[in-house]
Amino acid sequence: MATSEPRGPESEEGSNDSPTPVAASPEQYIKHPLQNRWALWYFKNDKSKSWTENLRLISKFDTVEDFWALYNHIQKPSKLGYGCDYCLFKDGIKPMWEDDRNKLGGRWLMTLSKQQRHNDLDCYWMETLLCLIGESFDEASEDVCGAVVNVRPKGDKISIWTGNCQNRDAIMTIGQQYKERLNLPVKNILGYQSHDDTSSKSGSTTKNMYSV
Ligand code: MGP
Repeated sequence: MATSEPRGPESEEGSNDSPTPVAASPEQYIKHPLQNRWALWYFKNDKSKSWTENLRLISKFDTVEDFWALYNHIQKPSKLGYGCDYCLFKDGIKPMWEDDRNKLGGRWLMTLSKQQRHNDLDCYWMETLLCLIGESFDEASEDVCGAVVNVRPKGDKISIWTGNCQNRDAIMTIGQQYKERLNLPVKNILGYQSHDDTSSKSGSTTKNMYSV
């Protein structure tokens, strides 16, 4: 004899095994915001154009996810041609001495040997980017304007630009923490030079205002 048990609504729908929808947690769909919005610039050395014309904005980002999407999409510095640069600057600051927020400032400069292009350049640059977007220098991070990598036949350079070369404490904090972060040997001296001195230099070197 057939039973006459009533059938539940799920049986009516014909399925009992589809998962109950669970609301996604915000962690799963909200990107992780950075403290600042950043702009990545690219400089291509075209001798027929002025220095400023050769500088191009690639893209801006203000989340961790958008940073990695951009970072993974573009060439590493070691793959760039000679004379090219990348610059990562806080949104609103142009990567040039003349910008109001750079003109009283200067840079911590790291000069690499030719061999370091293959061994160190890309990882030093990535670590520099992470120091910037992660605001790694405590309150001194406020003084950071941006960072630049120059790919040059004579040896590549990476620098961190800060806004005021008279802010000794902030500059020293940045220099010391940067050197530790890159795990540079103590004997490897980093120098800080004002943009004023760099832009008006006559010889091949600029005097250091500070060193770590
Ligand atoms: P560079 O690209 O910073 O270093 O400056 P590079 O090529 O290693 O040369 P070196 O002089 O340090 O040995 C090269 C040239 O680009 C400078 O001499 C300027 O003519 C020009 N230049 C560089 N920067 C960062 C600026 C800038 O901020 N503003 C202007 N107007 N010109 C710049």
